[in-house]
Amino acid sequence: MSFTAFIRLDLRRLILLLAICSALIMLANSLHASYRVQRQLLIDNAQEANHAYALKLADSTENFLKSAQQQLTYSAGLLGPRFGSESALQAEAQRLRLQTDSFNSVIIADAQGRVRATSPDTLQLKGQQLKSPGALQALSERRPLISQPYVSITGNLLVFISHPIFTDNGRYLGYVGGTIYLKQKSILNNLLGAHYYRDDSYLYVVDQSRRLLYHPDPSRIGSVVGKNAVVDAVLRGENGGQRVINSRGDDMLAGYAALPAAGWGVVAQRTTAATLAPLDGLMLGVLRNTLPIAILTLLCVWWLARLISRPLWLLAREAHEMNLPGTSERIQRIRSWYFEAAQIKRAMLVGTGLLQQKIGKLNLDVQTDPMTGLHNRRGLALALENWQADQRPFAAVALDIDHFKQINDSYGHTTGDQVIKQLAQLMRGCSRDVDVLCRTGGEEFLMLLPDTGPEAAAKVSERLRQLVEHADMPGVGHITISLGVAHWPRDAGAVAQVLKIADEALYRAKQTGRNRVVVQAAA
Ligand code: GH3
Ligand code: MG
Ligand code: MG
Repeated sequence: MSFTAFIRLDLRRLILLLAICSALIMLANSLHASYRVQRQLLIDNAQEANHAYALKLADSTENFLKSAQQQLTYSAGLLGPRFGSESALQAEAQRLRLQTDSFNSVIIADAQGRVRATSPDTLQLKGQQLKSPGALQALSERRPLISQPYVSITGNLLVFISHPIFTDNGRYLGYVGGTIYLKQKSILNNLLGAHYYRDDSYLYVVDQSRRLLYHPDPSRIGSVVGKNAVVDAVLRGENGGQRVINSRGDDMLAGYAALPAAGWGVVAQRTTAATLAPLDGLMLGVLRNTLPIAILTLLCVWWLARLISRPLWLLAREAHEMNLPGTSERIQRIRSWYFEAAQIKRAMLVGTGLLQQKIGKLNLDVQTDPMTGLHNRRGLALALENWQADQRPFAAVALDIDHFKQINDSYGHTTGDQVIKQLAQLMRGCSRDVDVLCRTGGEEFLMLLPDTGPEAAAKVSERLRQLVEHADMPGVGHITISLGVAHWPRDAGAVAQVLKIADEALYRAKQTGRNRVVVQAAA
């Protein structure tokens, strides 16, 4: 069984199908568009927020480093004239560490790199020559420095911020420096660690050699970051935001900002997956808001589809049986409220009218004898059928022209035909509308008179006989006819039998001299 046979495709279903398909496509399209817009918005927002956050922290850190350097500059100025006083050096080291909390430890060393004072005292370094990278760099370069991170002899990962000490006349005396521990509690750690953690977003800081100075995972501090486009960008001194696959293969939305003073970079980032997690909820919200209108629209479409298809559907149903009676009236009643349906209705009304007319005419032709316009045998059979159904009694009169062969022989066949037509005319003249007049053969006829008894039928027959006898047949003169009368149901139960009996009566009329009426005697 094919699909179309299983579900009948009609106009209403097609309109509905069309509407539902287009509605679904529109819905899917708007959902998809909205999904893309929301997604891009979330990504842009996350990048923007991360960028702003990285900028803010880069700025704070830079300010902190500058203020730390400022303090050392001030201390170096103070220490120049008092470099000989052990106690002054010790007091200044103590003040630097304790007053501002900027440094984890403070060291003052002479021009040979020997430690003159430390804070805290517990470092036990006094008199030792420092060989740490920060100390060596400070000695050799004799300018304000922020060192690369390194592990100190006390085992701390740190950066060393230092400032040279000169006499008034510019002789190099040594340097004052402060350490900031990267893995332990320090002001830098506090600054960066005060990150307002929203779910899984986090922050890290790298130095010029890609070493992590700060990371929420302390075990990673000091390790070197592998291939990472954001780290490359921030170490080139750029600020911005971008989507990146980090060195561990995670898809991240990063914002970054450079710290020009130290050559460091700050990166704030969040996984793309976490950023896009609210998207499903957002889309569900869009769907929830769209659905009621979509359902309402579909209901409207369903109703409209019904309204549009109904006239055509009704017309189509009538088209199926245009030959049946009453079709015109039914078509007339169909409300064709729009142009196409109205035109089709009009055409169908004209069509059924013509068809009914044609069928009527054909039916009549089939039942009529063309020469006389009387019924033929088929018309006769039809009339008998109806009467029998109604149990309507009738008289049957069989009729034959006397010596017709002679008329044909004497005046020709055409004149003979004229006589037959003339006789048909006379028969009509003395019968009622309800009587059925029939030409059963060449010059043989049958008259069926409904609701007529044998005597009345005999009278009618006699009147016709006399009428014919006295009529003037053009070109022939006078003719006579013989008639036989029978009655149903008086003479026989079967109609065919009654007709045969009328024929037999006619035969007797011929036998007994012609030009007469013979009535079948009652049984
Ligand atoms: P009867 O008095 O015994 O009836 O004699 P009849 O000569 O009339 O004999 P019958 O009825 O047997 O003859 C019928 C004749 O009618 C035969 C045929 O030539 C003629 N005939 C039959 N049909 C037609 C017709 O349609 N037109 C004409 N012109 N003649 C017909
Ligand atoms: Mg005959
Ligand atoms: Mg005859």
